[in-house]
Amino acid sequence: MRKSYLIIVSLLLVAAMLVTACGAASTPEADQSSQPAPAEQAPAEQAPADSAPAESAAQEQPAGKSTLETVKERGKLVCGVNQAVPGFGYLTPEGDFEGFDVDACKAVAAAVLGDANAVEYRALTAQDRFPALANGEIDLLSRNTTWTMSRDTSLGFDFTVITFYDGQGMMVRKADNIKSLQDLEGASICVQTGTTTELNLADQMAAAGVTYTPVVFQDAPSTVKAYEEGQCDAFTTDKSGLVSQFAVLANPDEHEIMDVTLSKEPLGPVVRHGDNQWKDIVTWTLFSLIAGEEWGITSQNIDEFMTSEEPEVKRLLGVEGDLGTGTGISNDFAYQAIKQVGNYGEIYDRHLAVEPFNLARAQNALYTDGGLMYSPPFR
Ligand SMILES: N[C@@H](CCC(=O)N[C@@H](CS)C(=O)NCC(=O)O)C(=O)O
Repeated sequence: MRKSYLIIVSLLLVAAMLVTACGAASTPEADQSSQPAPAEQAPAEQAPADSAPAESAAQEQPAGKSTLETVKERGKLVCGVNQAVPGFGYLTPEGDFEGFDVDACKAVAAAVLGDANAVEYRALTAQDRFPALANGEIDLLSRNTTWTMSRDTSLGFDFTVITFYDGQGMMVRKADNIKSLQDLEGASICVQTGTTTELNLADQMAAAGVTYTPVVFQDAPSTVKAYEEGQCDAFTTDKSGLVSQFAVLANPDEHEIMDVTLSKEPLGPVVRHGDNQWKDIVTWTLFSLIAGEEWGITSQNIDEFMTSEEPEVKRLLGVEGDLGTGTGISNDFAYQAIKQVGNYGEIYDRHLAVEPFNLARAQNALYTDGGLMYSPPFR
């Protein structure tokens, strides 16, 4: 069952690769330096599907085994993350992965294995991430990934919870006095391949009737470097990514993020389609972090809540009921996740509400504070 599913996914990925025209600049072998891919190329939203190494399917997840069984047997969660987006997914000079998306991996490891540190990280570019998930190289993808219909359906994935509501933005040099998309007429724009960013850019510029030249790169450092070196007039990605990349600019004061939003970018962790138990586990672990914030349960005060009289708190923390064991994990999964990693607000504050990002909660506030963060009931 599992094997046939993987074969079908692999075939679909190969088929998608054949029918898309995004090959040349998008192969993993392509130069990863700041040499741009040919600019006249068609934008490649289909890039996620390309270069899937179908022959290596399921190398690390034996056929017939569920993801939960695999993770438990291995004693580690293999999590695909970013290494180049400070605040979200970043590999520190000391060799540690940290960030908002990295903490989602830790929360799942705490919930499933009782240990937030039982994670093996795989740094993935935009382009590498989907083949890695499809192939079973990773159990979970937590890397600023936008939920789109084709990724959810034809690419064979399942999105769990939207952990960060975002939108695409544009960075420009202050000195250029670019205020609207129309001001970008004739501009060259640095963009990363294998992203929603590339296609949104094409859609929005076409709608605005603006002619531009995309200059396409394989990863964030190359894209930012090219922009800083003056190869492009603008740099576009998710606004969270733009805020994050400000942290690595040599002269941040010379740049600004335009007051335009080109798209909706609902970001969140992703799993393979077809393993509902694993999807449930990841989904409800993430919801438990949001519910933790709703109830005011933090990593610091959670033990006091173990004697709470609130029925939902009892069920959430596994004091009563069998919500955890009912999904194949321990009843204290939410307790472990919140205790070891923190509730949603703690995670957000730790990584994003700090210098140099100072990202306001905005849409990512709890629904009770005017935002969109909302956990379904723990019942
Ligand atoms: N959310 C968009 C864009 C995600 C994305 O890959 N953004 C870039 C630009 S910030 C990135 O994370 N690059 C890091 C890298 O691959 O080096 C998507 O899912 O396609």
